[in-house]
Amino acid sequence: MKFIAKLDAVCASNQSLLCIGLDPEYEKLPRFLVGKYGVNALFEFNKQIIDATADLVCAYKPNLAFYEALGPAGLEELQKTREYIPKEIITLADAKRGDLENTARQYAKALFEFYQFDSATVNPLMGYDSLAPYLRYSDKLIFLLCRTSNPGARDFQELNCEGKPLYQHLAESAREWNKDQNIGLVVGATAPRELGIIRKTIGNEMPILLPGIGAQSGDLEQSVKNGMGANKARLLVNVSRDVIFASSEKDFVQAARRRAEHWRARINQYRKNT
Ligand code: OMP
Repeated sequence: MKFIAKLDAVCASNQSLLCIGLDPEYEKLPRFLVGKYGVNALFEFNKQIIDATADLVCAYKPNLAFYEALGPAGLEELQKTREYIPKEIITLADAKRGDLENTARQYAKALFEFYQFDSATVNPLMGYDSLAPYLRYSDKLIFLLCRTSNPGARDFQELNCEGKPLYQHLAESAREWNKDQNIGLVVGATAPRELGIIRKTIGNEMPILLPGIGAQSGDLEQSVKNGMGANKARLLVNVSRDVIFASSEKDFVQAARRRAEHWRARINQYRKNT
């Protein structure tokens, strides 16, 4: 199934644009879980979060850093996590890869064939040839970093190049390259004005991954308003720490569900009112 069809189906069935970031920083995991499972607490933690929230989300986004940091044992936790995510929910590998063609081919193979993710984040700085290996997978999708949520996004992404900011050039190229509907963009909720410009540039079809809600204090209302595309959707609102670390006690699962319910409801309220 094409990525876009799967995304639309799960957004409709769960009435949700919420993507939960599975960023299980080892040091922040509930102590009782680490005591019982050791490194395997990563999967155990994710499994319980997934069980508690799978009806509230459109996607799960594991950021590979939190798994790679633990070496081969961490990668096993990543694999188990990917395999545990229910098949109707979008899986997004936050890998921010970016390299030349023959290397990119191996990254794409690892993410799409070995781990079997539906999508991945990719850094487009090296240009079209560095993206081509991912685009050959016409059922998958890559989210290109466009205007990121961090303060340093201004260092390069907002530089004026031939009368337009760099992020706008990127959005225009992404639209041009999107022949198979397998490109999306990453735009931070900390930049709702830029998000509006980017959505106008790419049109309503292309999905946008929107991180920066919760711990990074992005503006949810403006972002939903400016970022939504077709069917008041095509926007994946990522929240990681604010959901998964809502509590580090025995009630962490219930606390995560409450936060996920809160975000889904707020997103839907802004969708409705726009
Ligand atoms: P929280 O700030 O805890 O919600 O986590 C945000 C997640 O989104 C992390 O995994 C980040 O690496 C990721 N992210 C950003 O925060 N900002 C960006 O501009 C892009 C990403 C991303 O590509 O997902």
